[in-house]
Amino acid sequence: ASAQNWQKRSIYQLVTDRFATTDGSAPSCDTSERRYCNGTWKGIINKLDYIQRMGFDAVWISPIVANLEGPTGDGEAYHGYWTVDHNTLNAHFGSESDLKQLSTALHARGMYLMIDVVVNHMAASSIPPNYTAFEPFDQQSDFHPFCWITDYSNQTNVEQCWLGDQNVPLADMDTEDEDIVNFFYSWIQTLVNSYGADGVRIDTVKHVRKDFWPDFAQASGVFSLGEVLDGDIQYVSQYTQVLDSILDYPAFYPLIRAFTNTTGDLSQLASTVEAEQSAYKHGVFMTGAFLENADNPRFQSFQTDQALVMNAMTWPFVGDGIPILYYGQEQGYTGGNDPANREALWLSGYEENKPLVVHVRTLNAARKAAIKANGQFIDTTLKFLSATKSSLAISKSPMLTLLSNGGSTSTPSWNVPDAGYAPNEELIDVVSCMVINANKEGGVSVQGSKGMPQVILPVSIFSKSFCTTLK
Ligand code: ABC
Ligand code: CA
Repeated sequence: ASAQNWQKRSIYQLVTDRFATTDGSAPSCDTSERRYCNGTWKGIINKLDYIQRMGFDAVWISPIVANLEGPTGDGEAYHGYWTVDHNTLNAHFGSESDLKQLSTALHARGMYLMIDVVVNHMAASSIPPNYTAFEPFDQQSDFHPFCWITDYSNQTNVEQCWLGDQNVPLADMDTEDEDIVNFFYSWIQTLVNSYGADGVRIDTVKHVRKDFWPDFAQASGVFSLGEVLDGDIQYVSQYTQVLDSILDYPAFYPLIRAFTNTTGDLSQLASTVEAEQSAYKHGVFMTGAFLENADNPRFQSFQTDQALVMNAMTWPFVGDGIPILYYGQEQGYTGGNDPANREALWLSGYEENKPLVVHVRTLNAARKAAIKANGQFIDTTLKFLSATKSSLAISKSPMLTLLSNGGSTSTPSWNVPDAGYAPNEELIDVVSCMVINANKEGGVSVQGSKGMPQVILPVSIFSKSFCTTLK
């Protein structure tokens, strides 16, 4: 599927090993042990109702190819990022046929599959690596000479030295070598075709020279979402020229800061987004918008006030980017740094009536209603109608989002004269299902309850009765 197709989607990101087991059992899973916990592709198939009922229409699964086996000083390769064989699947997650069945099952529901791919490195358990254990690159000359990445301000060091540590050095592929480059271009084409992937999430993008990427993305034939783990807009913007899109890390950091404390600054989030809108090739459109992922502590490891959580969770769904929800956020998981943030979802019982699950379902429904009502919604540039330290009014017609960071003991209020609705138009806050009216100039003046966010749409596209069925 193309970037345009993906722009209307909403992505559920999961760690295959931690999402669901084949037989639906719920084995114990101590994240600190960093071992395989038995989640599989078949397990995902059996839980697609759970994902789809929240309103997601795309699933991003963790990497699929064969990894380093056995325990290391950094645990086992349950996350999938430690490739040793590009041409074989990771048997812990199932068979070729299982993965194809997952793809078919998603497509039968009109959902997309995004696979996570790693070309930057292969994983070893010693320095120098035992190169003969790698497939198909089994020569030292297939890799950059060993050196650790030590200087993130030196791009050659970032691209040609190694990630990882003494326990699991990540041998850095010689992506300047023509044979290796050609292998990866044909590899990605075959992988996408074999498993019917609709998009690729590309790992460690900033660690490979930029001009490797356009032909790689082209060879994949599908939407490419790159991981450039960096908070700097100018730095990240370069990669918006070589891939369809990037994960929105530059907005992630101010987003966390804005809602982690009642003293956070929402206007910094707004100014970051405005800077991105002018710096990136497609503005913020198509970027992957997220609050959590497998590499960062969960939001609730910092802050558990549910009003702040609800506000922060709202952000990825109401902006210009593609919303991404990291599995477990909807169940209120609180894990801190890797590996604590990779909890087994089966331990939650996949409960669907919890407030955060309801919130996610509501946010997806609101976005879908806006897309349906306004053919231009997806290409309408978000505007901040007001931005202060403690509150935001965000317009993306016909949606008006009101956020604040006063927490659950606060009573926020917003006065938005230029909201752009029709005079006296009947509106609804989809979070509370309360009906309100625009004033005679089409503006909105409301008081929030208990620090909760408001996501406002015209009643004509989101009825009160529909709203209540979501709760
Ligand atoms: C393992 C253990 C961990 C242990 C770690 C040392 O080793 O599990 O407990 O702490 C995989 C696994 C991990 C595993 C690693 C290493 O492999 O998932 O569990 O950690 O063996 C991607 C994936 C990630 C994956 C890999 C490796 C890469 O998303 O899940 O990890 O295939 C760098 C890379 C980035 C990579 C990340 C893990 O490391 O660039 O692609 N993620 C700075 C640098 C970043 C750097 C980051 C973290 O630190 O600039 O390049 O990411 O080291 C902002 C700044 C940023 C700054 C951040 C921290 O602050 O603007 O520049 O990032 O303000
Ligand atoms: Ca590299």
